[in-house]
Amino acid sequence: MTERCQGDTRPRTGPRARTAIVLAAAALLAATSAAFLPGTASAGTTLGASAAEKGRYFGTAVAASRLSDGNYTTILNREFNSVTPENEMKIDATEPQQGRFSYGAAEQIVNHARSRGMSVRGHTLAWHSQQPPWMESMSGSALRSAMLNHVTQVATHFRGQVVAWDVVNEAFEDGTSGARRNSNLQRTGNDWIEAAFRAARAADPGAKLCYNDYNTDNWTHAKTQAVYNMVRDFKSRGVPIDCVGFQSHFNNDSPYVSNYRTTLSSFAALGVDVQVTELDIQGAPAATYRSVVEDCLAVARCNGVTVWGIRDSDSWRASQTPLLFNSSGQKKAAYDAVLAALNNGTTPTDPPTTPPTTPPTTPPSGSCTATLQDSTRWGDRFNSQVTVSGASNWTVVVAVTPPQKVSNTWNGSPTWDSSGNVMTMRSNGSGNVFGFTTMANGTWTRPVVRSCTAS
Ligand code: G2I
Repeated sequence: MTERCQGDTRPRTGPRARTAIVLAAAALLAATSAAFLPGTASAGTTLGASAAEKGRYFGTAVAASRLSDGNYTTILNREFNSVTPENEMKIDATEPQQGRFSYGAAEQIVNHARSRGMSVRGHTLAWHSQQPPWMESMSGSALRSAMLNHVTQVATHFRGQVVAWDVVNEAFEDGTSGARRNSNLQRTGNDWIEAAFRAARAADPGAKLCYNDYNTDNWTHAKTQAVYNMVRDFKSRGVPIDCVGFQSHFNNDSPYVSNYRTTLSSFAALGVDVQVTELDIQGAPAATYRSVVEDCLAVARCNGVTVWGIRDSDSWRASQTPLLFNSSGQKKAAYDAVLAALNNGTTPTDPPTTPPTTPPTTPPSGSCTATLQDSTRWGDRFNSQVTVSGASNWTVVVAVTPPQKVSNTWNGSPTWDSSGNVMTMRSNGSGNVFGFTTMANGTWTRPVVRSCTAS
């Protein structure tokens, strides 16, 4: 079955020509469909592509100061489809003087990412650390107002560009107390965290709002349980929280533990997404990296993994060589383990896995042909793959149906129209098959290929 693409103003073809197109499209579909079953021949060759085929992202922390390093950006652009500004969205960077906001370095990262189809995690709106001096010296209701204004201003500024915000970072004590960390923000009143989440929701209703912390990986630890109880309480009272970030800075004093998967799934069972937000592991043991990725893939609501830097030399603790690339930018054994885990990983089966029932569309248009096929479907999103024939330099226009939103792409360079619903994908040297993830937002209509043009 073929469909005429919207916006196709060429003269209609006669019945014989239409039949030829139908047959050609059917042959193409038959020839290609077996190649695109998730986890088989379509297994990705980069972290981002492989994660995207599992409906996840694979991200990294990025420092704006390194974007001029060609070795760094080559790896970034090739491997990752999500970025987190390492320091550039923190309070001291974005509001260095009270009421005077500074977004230059953050925007540099956001623009670099979004122009290449990578999504952005925002880090972080409210934190006891890296406060500018004016905020460090504040207290009481003045500090509360200043914190809420900061959340509102920054989340508003980046509205629509950040898929998930670490609204509040590291608000709990280490050790066995399970208490809140004693900070100037905590001393404004125990409700400061929920107030921050409410302000963030009002400022950017489309962003996922996360609580983010470290040493919350071991399910039996008091800190993990304390955060769990807070999230459960927030969910029961309607405080707008969507996700929990697990920093997962593993080292010899705070190692990966086998109940990590239990931690992720237990939080997910509260009705929030979970994300591995700052992964690094002392010595980068391949088996541990593999376990972390397998644990995320085993939990349907684990959206993705972010490593805290690209090369060992980019790490905040470089001497522990905790990352996936060595200081020369070469792949380490841990890289291979992560890629293998992403490619072999199971696809979540809950909730529905039923593919959409309508047939794929094969609109002939322009000077090439783009065939869209359904791929994996999850409870909240689905993947599509588009195969282009007839051109190696191509431009394909795809439309999704509002309120759907494209959250991830791979093997192409996308731009969007002002509505955010029409994506123009251009070839980027990665071949003739590109893919994307669509957040359904309750609408499961198949995306439509509008045109394919050779350039
Ligand atoms: O400490 C590791 C991470 C723990 N979770 C929250 C993250 O935000 C945190 O990231 C690190 C950055 O990787 C470091 O790059 O946060 C540190 C500060 O808390 C960052 O270090 C700072 C240095 O302390 C500053 O002296 C420096 O000016 O980096 C700044 C920019 O290079």
